[in-house]
Amino acid sequence: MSEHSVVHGGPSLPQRRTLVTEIPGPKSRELLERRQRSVARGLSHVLPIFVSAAGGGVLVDVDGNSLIDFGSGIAVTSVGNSADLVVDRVTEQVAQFTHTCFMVAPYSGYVEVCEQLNRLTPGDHDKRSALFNSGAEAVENAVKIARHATGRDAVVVFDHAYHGRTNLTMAMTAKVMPYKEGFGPFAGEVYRVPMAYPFRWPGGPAACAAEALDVITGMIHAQVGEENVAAIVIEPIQGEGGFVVPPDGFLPGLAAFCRANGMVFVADEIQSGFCRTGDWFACDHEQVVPDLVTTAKGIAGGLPLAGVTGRAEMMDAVHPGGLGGTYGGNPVACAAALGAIDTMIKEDLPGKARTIEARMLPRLRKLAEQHPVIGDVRGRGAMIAVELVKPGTTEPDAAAATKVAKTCHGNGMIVLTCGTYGNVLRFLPPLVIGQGLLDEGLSILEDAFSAL
Ligand code: PLZ
Repeated sequence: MSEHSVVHGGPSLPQRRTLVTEIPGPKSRELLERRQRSVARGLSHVLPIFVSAAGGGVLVDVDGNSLIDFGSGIAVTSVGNSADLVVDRVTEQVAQFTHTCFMVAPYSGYVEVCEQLNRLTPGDHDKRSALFNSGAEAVENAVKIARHATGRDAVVVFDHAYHGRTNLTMAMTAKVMPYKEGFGPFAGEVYRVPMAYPFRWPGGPAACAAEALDVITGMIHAQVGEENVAAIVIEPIQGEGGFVVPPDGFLPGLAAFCRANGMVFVADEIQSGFCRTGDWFACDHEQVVPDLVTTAKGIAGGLPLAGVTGRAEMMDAVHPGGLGGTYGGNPVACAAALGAIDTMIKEDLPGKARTIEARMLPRLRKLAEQHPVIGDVRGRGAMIAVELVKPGTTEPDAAAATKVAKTCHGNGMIVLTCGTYGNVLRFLPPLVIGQGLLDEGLSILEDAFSAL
């Protein structure tokens, strides 16, 4: 790539991995130095490269290296970066008007996104939606709505949960480092119960669903009181906490418990939603119908947008003016969402996610047979992970996860870690990634395990 060639992002970017410098190259290193002098230390980054363009399944850096993307900006660019329909809609909207504030003078894009959310989220009951800027803000608002609708205070969350970095959502997030350390005191009336985590359940995976439900409902009864619980909030597949997939039967059991006790069942589908797991929403897998659903990330192809969608009578329990925000449902972000959702429908992205799963899981299972450091292979659709442990035990091996990730980065592939113990490698390719790149990414990963 010549110094002067202009690289345009989007799906027309050459879909190949090319390393023309070491990682990071000289231009990235120069920017890293500037970053160190200008950006607060509290912001970290996974890769030491600076991006100049991205599209399909690759990300191009300022030195001209093209990397395979197995991260999608943490499950955001499911339709690919700068997807055609997103760019078209956003370009059109940005030239019409950029902001009026929906609470001042409304516009149709906001209404259309709400109509799509009401149609696409699980359940065919009457629904309403409200739009916000970030996942954390959506979770906060779901709690506000649940409290208003029930007249109760308590919120029940899970071990390994991640719900955001604002004060209430920090309280709801399980992991202290790096998310909560030194940032307290935290919001009250948040109660934590064990997660149905098959790989780590003491009684084993087969007993996990029933035993977890027993423990959880017992704890709520003894420590909180059913009549005090406004909402149970759960990620149907946990994200930051380690891609924990609860066993079949667990989510339906939890939803039934909520229904029987007048609690609002909130599914945080911020990471798992919008085709990521091979269904439109992870709850669809077992036909679980949440009362409220929070969405963000994949909804708008990379622009900041989030939503709360739920039963009309719960959503409408809040008085006029009780919900809002200056930028929530910004017209440009709404245009992006409409373009992204159109892409998901036209290109059958749930189907694409299932194809990715079918391609990845067998190779990862084979890899696990060769490398006993892989204790568990799990996930659905294009939300797949391997958990690394000291062979033959469940003792986490975070150092191995970090080492494999670093090797992949150096070889031109973006891969992220996660998990309470930092020992999970997670794979979140854009759903539009080509088969060649997907296979090449898996080969890079296999080589990284061989080099451990
Ligand atoms: N709920 C399930 O995954 C965001 C966090 C990255 P925001 N996950 C990525 C980081 O380290 O900050 C997330 C999520 C689930 C809520 C959120 C919060 O979404 O858009 O980051 O606020």
